[in-house]
Amino acid sequence: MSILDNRPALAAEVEKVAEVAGYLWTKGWAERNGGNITVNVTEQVDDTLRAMPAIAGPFPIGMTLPHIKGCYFYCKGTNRRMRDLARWPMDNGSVIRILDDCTSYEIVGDKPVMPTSELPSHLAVHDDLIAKGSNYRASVHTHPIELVAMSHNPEFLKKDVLTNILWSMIPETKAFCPRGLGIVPYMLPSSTELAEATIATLNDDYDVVMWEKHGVFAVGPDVMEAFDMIDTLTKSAIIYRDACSMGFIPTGMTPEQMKELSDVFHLPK
Ligand code: 2HA
Ligand code: ZN
Repeated sequence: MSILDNRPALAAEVEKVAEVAGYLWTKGWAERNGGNITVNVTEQVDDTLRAMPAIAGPFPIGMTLPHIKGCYFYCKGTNRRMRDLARWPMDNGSVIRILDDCTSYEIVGDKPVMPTSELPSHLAVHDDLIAKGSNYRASVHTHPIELVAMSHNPEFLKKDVLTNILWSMIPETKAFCPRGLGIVPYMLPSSTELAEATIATLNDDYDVVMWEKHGVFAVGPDVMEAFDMIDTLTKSAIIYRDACSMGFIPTGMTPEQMKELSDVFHLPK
């Protein structure tokens, strides 16, 4: 028995997570237990699941998050591998319910798999998304090789330098990642400081942020769209790298070409 049985909408969200987890592994972005995915599945939860008792918990979140009171999340399990989650999402992740005290959660199913070590930062981001009325329901953290490599160049970490390079490699990147890539300076993984800096940078109007020398954190309407933005940015990073490996720095599209693109596609920046 699975809580996904006879709940096709919930099952579809979890299947999308499994599909994306497979892509992360195949692309080489998810070594060992690297990366995390959380999805707010509250809209896919029915009254019978709401009435079901927890199978584990309550556990403290470590912070008070009033806007996600009573919400449900599918979360990758701590120390679990993306490549395993791709095949067995309910053995390597679980659905949790945020309790009315807004400071703790319990596990609803299928198994008592403890959520990701980055749970407080992921939930804090979801809390902020709900607070500002966003329709975004998914967050993805992963370690894309070429983007992380670029974050080792201090010149690229100045505001929007990397964004403009990546946008100018191919028109699709600005069209499909129109807010660009925010930069969060190196901070200890799983730390509260990293969570706070991530939220501040997302609120500075980015959908994807780079954690210097670590990885990226993306939010989107669903897990597939969050993945697509990281994939699009990485495509540009690969074009940049390939041009450099051919012996030249790529010129990039001109400012006039970028402006024309923004005007025609009504892009926000
Ligand atoms: O959970 O990638 O940053 C694994 C990570 C933490
Ligand atoms: Zn990481």
